[in-house]
Amino acid sequence: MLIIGSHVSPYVRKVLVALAIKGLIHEVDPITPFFGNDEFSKLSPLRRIPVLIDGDLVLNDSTVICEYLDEAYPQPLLMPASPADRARARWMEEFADSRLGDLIIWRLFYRRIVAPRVYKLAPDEAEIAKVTDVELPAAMDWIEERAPAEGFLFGHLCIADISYACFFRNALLAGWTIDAARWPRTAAWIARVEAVPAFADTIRFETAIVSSPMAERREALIAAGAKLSEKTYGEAAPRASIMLG
Ligand SMILES: N[C@@H](CCC(=O)N[C@@H](CS)C(=O)NCC(=O)O)C(=O)O
Repeated sequence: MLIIGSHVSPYVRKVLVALAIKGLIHEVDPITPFFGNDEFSKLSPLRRIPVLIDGDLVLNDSTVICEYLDEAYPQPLLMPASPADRARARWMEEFADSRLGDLIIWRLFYRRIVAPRVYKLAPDEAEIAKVTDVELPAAMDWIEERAPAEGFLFGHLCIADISYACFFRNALLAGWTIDAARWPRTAAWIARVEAVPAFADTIRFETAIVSSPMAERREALIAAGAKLSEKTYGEAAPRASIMLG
């Protein structure tokens, strides 16, 4: 199996953690989506990561990919057992992927980390402050009401737990951390998810990426133990996002 996409993307990380928990051997082509080549555009029509290639099957979207993995390789299951809990888990995951995606990825991480490095754009601190001081805290209040007091959302670890922890890694990389005094249940729950070995193992790849210049990232990832594909769908110059316009 091949996963196209950088380990730092929360959507890619979700898939990589699922693969690791299921013990599925895979390689990664760790590209930042903006650097995808024409072949990448064919595989990923929205030019987004992750993409999973499993034989002749090409899948887009982390939720679609994780549901495929759970059905094709059910040991251990990463969705709850009952239809009602499965539906609840999908909604929790959707809230993270959409709302935390919008706040943490597009309006915080993209502005503070991606745009300055990839497009040489200065971050708009006033816009960032709206996210960190107003909108993200409102989302955190919603999450805090639903965070489990112990264990995970639906008993055993599921994709929704993993999804939340992935977004908070990107928040941390962009300088925002969960205030444990204000959102104690969420802070403790996310710490439990991060401590799961398959999740904790991803941190060294994140460190390798954020601490090396673009040209040295492959070597840094290999040195950290990542299994990378020889073929890459990346190219040297970035293109504009078709999703951000
Ligand atoms: N719903 C998608 C979202 C994937 C996504 O937005 N990935 C980001 C990277 S974190 C991306 O590829 N962005 C490039 C762009 O939108 O131009 C999923 O769950 O996979």
